Amino acid sequence: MENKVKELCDAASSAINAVADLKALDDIRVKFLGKKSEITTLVKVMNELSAEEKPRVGKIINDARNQIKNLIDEKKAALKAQELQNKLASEKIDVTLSGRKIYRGHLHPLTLTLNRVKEIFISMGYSVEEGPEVETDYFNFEALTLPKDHPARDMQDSFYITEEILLRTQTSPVQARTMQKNSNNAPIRMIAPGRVYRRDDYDASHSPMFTQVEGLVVDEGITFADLKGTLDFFCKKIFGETAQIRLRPSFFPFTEPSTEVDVSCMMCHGSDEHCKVCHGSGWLEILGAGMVHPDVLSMSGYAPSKVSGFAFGMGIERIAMLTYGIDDLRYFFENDTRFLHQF
Ligand code: 2NM
Repeated sequence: MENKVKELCDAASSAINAVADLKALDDIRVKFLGKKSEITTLVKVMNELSAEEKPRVGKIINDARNQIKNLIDEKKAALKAQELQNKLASEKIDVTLSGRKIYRGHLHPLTLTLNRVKEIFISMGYSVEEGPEVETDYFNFEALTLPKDHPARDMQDSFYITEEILLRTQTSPVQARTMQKNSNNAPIRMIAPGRVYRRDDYDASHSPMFTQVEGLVVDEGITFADLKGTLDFFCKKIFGETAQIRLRPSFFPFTEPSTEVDVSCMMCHGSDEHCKVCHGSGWLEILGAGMVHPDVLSMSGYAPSKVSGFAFGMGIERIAMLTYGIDDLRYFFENDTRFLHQF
């Protein structure tokens, strides 16, 4: 009997030593101390022993049971401690690591550029006028002396909604609306910024939607010299005081004479034949302008015998590309935060 108990104790002890998790340890407890365990069987056998033997054998069995139970409890505590250590190690965080940068929102590069353009004209006393992007054929074309059969309408293919309604192809309808709102040849000094729409390709330098700023000045005695001086001042403010302008003859249906305005290249000043911005020419085309055609004035209630005016138009995307050194227009419209974060 004693040998049998000792064997059981040894077997239990080595099983407990070898165990690696709490579930397996519980299986061992059931095997060595449970209702169907050998120790329980030995207790039943004890009933057959004599009255003198019972206490002695009973003590041996009890001691063995306590010994196994203690071993299990110790092992259980060790396994639980180990489990906690593993958990602490695997869930450890390094509080000294620097945090992830949170970017604050900011204005879009086109808005920043448009704001600068607006500020320059506001400083010269211009008002900022706005009008609808969904415009009538009348204000977009007819009021600017382009009747339905006029060949110049092909210059820009338009997005028509109905026969008479379209997405504006320029912001000049805002100038026509302003002239018609006024009376008695009231002087005008205005810019009209906003989105315009044309059936164009979408590539590095074209987009069916872009942002334009057009300007109009009407008063007694306005001359081409006023136009030149204004645009020279504007270019120096937006591109820097060393900027120069150059005028080339051109054609627009609502101005006569008309001119294309180039600004000197602020990247290479014409000195680099491989310049990415001006391609070695030294000049960048940035504006169209001209003296408002007398018919455009009279169409909207102004008397060309009393007043004259100049007008101009520019694309904000192009100005932003030149000032920030961006070589693809599409960046402005695709809202990739890796691009936008840089401004
Ligand atoms: C340009 C070029 C030349 C222009 C003309 C007018 C209006 F309505 F007064 F006649 N607004 N804008 C104009 C003239 C626009 O953009 C390249």
